[in-house]
Amino acid sequence: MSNEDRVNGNSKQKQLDQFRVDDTDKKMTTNQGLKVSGDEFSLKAGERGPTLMEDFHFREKMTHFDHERIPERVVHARGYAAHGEFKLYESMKQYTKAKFLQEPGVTTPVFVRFSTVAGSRGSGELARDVRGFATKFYTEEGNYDLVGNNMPVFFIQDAIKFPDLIHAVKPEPHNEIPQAATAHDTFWDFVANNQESAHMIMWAMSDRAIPRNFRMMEGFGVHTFRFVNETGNAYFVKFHWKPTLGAHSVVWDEAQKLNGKNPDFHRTDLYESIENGDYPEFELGVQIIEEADEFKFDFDILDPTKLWPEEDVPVKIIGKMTLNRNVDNVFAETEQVAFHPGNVVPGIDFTNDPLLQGRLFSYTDTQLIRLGGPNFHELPINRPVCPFHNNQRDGYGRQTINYGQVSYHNNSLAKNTPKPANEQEGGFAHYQEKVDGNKVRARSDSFKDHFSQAVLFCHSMSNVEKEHIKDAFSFELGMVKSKSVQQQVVDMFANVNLELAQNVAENIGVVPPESGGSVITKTSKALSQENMTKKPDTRKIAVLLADGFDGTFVQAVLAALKENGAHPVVVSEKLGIVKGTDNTEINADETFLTGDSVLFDAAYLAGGINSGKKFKHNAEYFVREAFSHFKPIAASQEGKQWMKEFGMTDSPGIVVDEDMRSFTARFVAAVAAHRHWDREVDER
Ligand code: HDD
Repeated sequence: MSNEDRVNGNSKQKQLDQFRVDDTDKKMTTNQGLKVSGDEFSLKAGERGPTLMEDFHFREKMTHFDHERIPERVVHARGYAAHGEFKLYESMKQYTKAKFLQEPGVTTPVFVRFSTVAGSRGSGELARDVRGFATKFYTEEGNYDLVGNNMPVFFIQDAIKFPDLIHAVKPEPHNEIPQAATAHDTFWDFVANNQESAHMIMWAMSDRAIPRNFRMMEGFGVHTFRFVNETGNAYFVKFHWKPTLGAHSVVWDEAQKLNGKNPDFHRTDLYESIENGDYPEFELGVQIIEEADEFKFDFDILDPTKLWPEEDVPVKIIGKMTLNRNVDNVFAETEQVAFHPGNVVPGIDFTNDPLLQGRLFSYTDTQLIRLGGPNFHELPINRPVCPFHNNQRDGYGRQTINYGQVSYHNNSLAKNTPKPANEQEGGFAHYQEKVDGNKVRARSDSFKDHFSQAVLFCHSMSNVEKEHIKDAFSFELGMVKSKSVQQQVVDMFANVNLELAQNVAENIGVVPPESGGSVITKTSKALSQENMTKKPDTRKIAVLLADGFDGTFVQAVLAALKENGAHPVVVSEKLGIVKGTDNTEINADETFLTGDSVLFDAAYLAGGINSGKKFKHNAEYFVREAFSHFKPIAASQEGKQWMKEFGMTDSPGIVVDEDMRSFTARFVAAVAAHRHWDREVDER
């Protein structure tokens, strides 16, 4: 099915079509529609004379150019987005009256923007960072925005600390270093002095902070929201996005190299996957807690530094989102999209989570400066697909032409319209939660346990994930210059895991804490990426080929990889045809210069009888790096001999069988496994 077919009937796409412009084969005009006779030379008084003020074409072109930039997002500046649709599997009528969650099979257009938090718009995408995962559902009752992250908890409990957190994580103000990195003094000083961050820091130091791509990471609404059904009953709800390909990460060394080899690695992956028809899919899950059970947990369910363990509150899968169309213009769509957790529809409401409450102010406020005024809701990407009517008027860039003399309420001249709708007519009625209290600047006692869930997360990791966390702490704190900050942080994390804190302390040369740790032994399988879906689908396999390769064998391997949904990419010394035996000719897509090992999930080293010394040298560099990143490697023919020479045949995830059938089957299984961590254990 083509992109166009898939989105045919998609109400948002139909709306956007009215704004899409194709300039191909058209005459050039000014913005006033006047045809332009020349665009290379300004109007001058004589060929060698000064440019004339009268040159309106020059002035218009230059003025527009001078004003092309808008402020980047204060956080989440680096992002990439796509269109798609959400299809409901199961009615949620019992819990919510939200229309788009009523009828199984109903589809709702969506727009999703993924992002990194700390870096500026041009920063590398493989930073150790949280990833934003913001979804706009264009429902018939108005836009519903689920503005989440790829981690289920947050650094702070109260929005008033957000500016402090962000000031600490951004490049330091006196020298604007480092870009897109948490590995510096102010960030870790913030952590040590705001210990509510402990749980989130464990996530940020884990593999979750360096995802393989946007398609293979989970998403979370983070906060506890409310579902409200037709009869007015409310439920606490948390939202999850589960990628159908599972959640997977790269390793830190790879991430750092990727930022050089292709700083656009994540957006390239998203763009190409959609262009190739490998549409990213995420299932929507909800965790629901009855109102009566609000206080049944050993944590406060309104605390955004806490998750609801999936084993205690199961995730119910209710639908699937498919991203099936790239944007046509990144500025018009991805840059101008304005998300807001306060964009809700009847049936979805807020709780008193103090982080959520503060967010409800910040998002509109930031769009006012970023998008230059109060009419950003009229930008094509932000318009709801249902009509909107009110008495708001004017302001920069207003596009709507509202008829009539009346723009106030109450009125008689327009029969008192537009009129508020009652609940039966679809009017949003805030959930009537009873609140009673003194005005205080305070944190609830129930928010004061900062370590239990950090411990839960730590315990739930596989051994290799724990090693990665230790390495991440050692790297990050190793970059910190203040001994005092380093010491404060290891002392803090002794509360989570004494051994971890001691190891890190030794690695960075501070005093290992002597006591700490926790008596908590609980684990949650759902927290470890090792327990997630593993498939070969869409994996990119580098096929290292030289002239004289075994034509029949290689063709069969490529066919098997493709059959299993993987994407072989031929890497050779030169672009163009590589000649094999049996008159086989295969096109090389990349050279060793453009196709570095970090850009791939796996390698297949075939070589060829005519491989020169240089090919062998490049191939060795390639497979050694892939090996050190725990990637599956298969080898046949010359490749197999070389792997023996390199001493790399007897490790997990290395496939060098003779028999074709078992060779391809084992390689596909090795690719599906993602990484072969046992190699690391062997090495240590
Ligand atoms: Fe935020 C952007 C997610 C806390 C203030 N946030 C932003 C984006 C995402 C999140 C995904 C990018 C949206 C896009 O792609 O355009 N933010 C979160 C999550 C949070 C969170 C999951 C905690 C659970 N944010 C948070 C707080 C505040 C903000 C506590 C302030 C009180 N966030 C903003 C912002 C941004 C933003 C300054 C910058 C650009 C924008 O809003 O549109 O308003």
